[in-house]
Amino acid sequence: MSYEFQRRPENPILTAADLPERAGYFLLNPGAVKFDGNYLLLVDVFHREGGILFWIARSADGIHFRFDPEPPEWPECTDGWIENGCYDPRITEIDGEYIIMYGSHNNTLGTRLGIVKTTDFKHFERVSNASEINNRNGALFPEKIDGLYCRFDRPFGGDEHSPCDMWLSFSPDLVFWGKTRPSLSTRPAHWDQLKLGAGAPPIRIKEGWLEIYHGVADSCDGSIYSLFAAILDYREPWKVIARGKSPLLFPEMPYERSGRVANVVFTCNAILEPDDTVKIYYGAADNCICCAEMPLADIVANCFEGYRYMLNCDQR
Ligand code: BMA
Repeated sequence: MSYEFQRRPENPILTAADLPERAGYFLLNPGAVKFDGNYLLLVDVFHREGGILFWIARSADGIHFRFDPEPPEWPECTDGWIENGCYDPRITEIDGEYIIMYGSHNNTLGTRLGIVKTTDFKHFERVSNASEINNRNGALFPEKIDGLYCRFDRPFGGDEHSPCDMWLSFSPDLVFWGKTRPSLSTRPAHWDQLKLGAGAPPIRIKEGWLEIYHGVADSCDGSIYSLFAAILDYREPWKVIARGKSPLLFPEMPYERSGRVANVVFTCNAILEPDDTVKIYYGAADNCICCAEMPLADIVANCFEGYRYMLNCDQR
C-alpha cells in the first residue's frame, strides 16, 4: 500500500508573479499557521534586489493567497550578527505567542538559527540568537518536555553534500540551549540516505509526536529532497516509535523537478485540520509554493508500515 500526500490540482498556489510590484524571483518553504480565521504563510522571497526575506500571504480558503502589500518589519539581531537573509521559518504556537525559528544567514559566516516571536503577525520581536554557526532546520515543539523547551536542530559540517542528522536540544528560556542529543539519522539505501532535517514543528498525536521531515539523497547531478514522517515517544522524543520507509511526497511534478534548485519538495509546516486531514504548504524546486493533503491515519500507517519492513535493519 502506498500512503502519500495528494497534491492540490491548483498547484502551484503561489509564484513570484503573485508578489506586489514584481518584488522577487523565487518563493520557497513557508511557515504556515491558522491565524485570525485565515491561513497565513510566512514565505521566503528571493528579492529582486538580492537577498532573501520573509513576506506574509493570507487566505480565507487555504488555496487562494494574497501577499500583504509590504513585507513585515523584521527585527535586527541584538548581538551584532548581520542577517543578510532569512529562510525556512517554522512557526510554533505556545500560550498565544507564535515563536518563529528560522535560518539566519550571514554572507561571510554562514547560517545559524534565529528566534523571533509575534502575537499579531504585524509586530515581531527578537527572542534570541539561538545557535552557533552551521546549524539550521530548527523546529520548536509546541509543549515543554520535562519543564524545558525542546527543538529539533540540524548541525552541519562542510558543504551541502556532507552527511548530517537531526538532533534535539533543550532550553529553559529559549535563549540558552543544551542537553543536545542525536535524534533521527540517515539510513543507507533510502531516500534520506545523505542527510535529513526537521520539517514541520512536531504535532502531538495519540501515538506520540508526529514529525514530518525532509530527507535528502544524492544523484549524479545534485540532491533530491523528499518528505518523510516519523513518530517519536511523547515523553522521551529521542526514542523513535515508528518511521516511514518510503516518502510521503517525492518530487515528481514538473514544478518540483525544475526551478531554482531541481528535485525539491520541502516543508516547514503541517496543519492538522479538524477533520484529521494534514495539510502542508511546501516549497517546490525552491521556486514556488504548493499545497498537498493526506489523512493523518494514512501518515501513521506509513510510519508503521516502514517500521515493520525495517526490523531487519538497524537504522530506525
Ligand atoms: C536546504 C535549505 C532549503 C532548500 C533546500 C533545497 O538546505 O536551504 O531552503 O529548499 O536546501 O535547495
